[in-house]
Amino acid sequence: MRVQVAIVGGGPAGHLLGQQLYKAGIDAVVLEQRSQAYVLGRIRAGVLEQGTIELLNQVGAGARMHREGLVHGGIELGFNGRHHRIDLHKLTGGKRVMIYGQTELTKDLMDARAGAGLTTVYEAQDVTLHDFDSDQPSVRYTKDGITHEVACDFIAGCDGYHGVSRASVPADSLQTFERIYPFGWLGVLSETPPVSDELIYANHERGFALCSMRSHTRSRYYIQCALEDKADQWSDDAFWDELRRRLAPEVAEAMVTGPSIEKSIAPLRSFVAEPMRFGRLFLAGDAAHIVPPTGAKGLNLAASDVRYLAQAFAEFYAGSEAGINNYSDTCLRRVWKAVRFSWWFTSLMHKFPDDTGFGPRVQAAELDYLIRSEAAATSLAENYVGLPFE
Ligand code: RFL
Ligand code: PHB
Repeated sequence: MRVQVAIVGGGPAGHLLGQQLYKAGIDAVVLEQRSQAYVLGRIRAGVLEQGTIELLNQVGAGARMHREGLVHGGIELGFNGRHHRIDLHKLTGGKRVMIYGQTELTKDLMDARAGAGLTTVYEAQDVTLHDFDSDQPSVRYTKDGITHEVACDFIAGCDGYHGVSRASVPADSLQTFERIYPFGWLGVLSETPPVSDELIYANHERGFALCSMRSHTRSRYYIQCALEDKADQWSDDAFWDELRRRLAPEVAEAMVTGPSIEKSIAPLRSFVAEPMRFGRLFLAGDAAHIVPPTGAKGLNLAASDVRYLAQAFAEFYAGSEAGINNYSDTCLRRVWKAVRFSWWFTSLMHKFPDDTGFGPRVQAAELDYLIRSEAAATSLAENYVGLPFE
């Protein structure tokens, strides 16, 4: 097979890139190592920035999101037994976010891809990348015991943190930056009405809690947990009790609980690999960077990377190499701002096991500053809704 762009990974980054390239008349194949059902079974992000919403509209995959997604103009910060609203809409001159699950977004993109008759190879095993330091790169994979080769002009590495793309780059061509946090998030999905119309991020002496949602009837809640914890050690009752302890009393009382339909633990990590381009290989999304979920930035960064990448490929086929040459620097400027924001918001809202004196007091001072200073609240708001594109 020969295509212009071989996309490794069929998560949100790979699928969003695929749709943009299709709209630009550039042919591509998506190679995904898992089955479609497996990819759609992963419960992950839930908050879309305006730029991500616009991108879905542009590629013609936004209709269901606009019908079913929930538009939010604010978030609540919980601490000291009270909740304070950050008015995102007012503080950012009219911006909002959309609550729409990553699973649904990915499904819409998969449907759009299938509807346009485009090729995705699911369960593509043993993907290997070749000759991306030349202008004739290729990708090989095995499917049903048969090895296939895809010759291409470019490889887009959209295969997440554990993927093969970043791992294929010679170690001395890559610089990595990392921060591991000493806790995880235990997440529960339940078929219960959300406790609040807006998301609640709570700082509590027992640890962080987040009240989120997927719809008016489906809630997504998280609590900070120990890194060693296992999801199946947490009964549903233990989870609900711990969540309620970390919220203001009137919110805890209003909480509707029910059986969990998904329960999992995610570790928290900040990670950036530089640069994001090696010859004809371009990394995008989690393949290049990871942020802790506190700022709801992971999926949105994946979307902004592939927005720049699709534009760069379109420029290349129109005769200019400027876009592909600038891709890494342009992405990394936005990536590092999201890394900074996610690290800051994580540091502000979580209990750090070894810091029982100075840290909590600085957090309390900063939270008090946030609700009293419009400048401080504006900084939170403009980062949360997403910084502008260059
Ligand atoms: P993905 O979604 O990981 O997709 C990569 C795809 O590549 C496939 N793949 C391969 N395919 C072929 N060959 C190989 N060798 C391959 N290796 C991997 C994988 O099967 C997969 O389908 O990366 P992408 O597209 O860059 O999208 C990024 C987002 O998924 C990610 O940033 C967010 O989900 C991060 N994240 C969260 N972000 C939030 O904003 N809020 C959250 O609540 C939130 N929860 C999460 C998360 C990420 C998690 N991970 C990665 C473990 C919870 C978890 C558990
Ligand atoms: C979610 O709904 O899964 C979610 C929302 C906001 C975050 C992280 C996760 O910051």
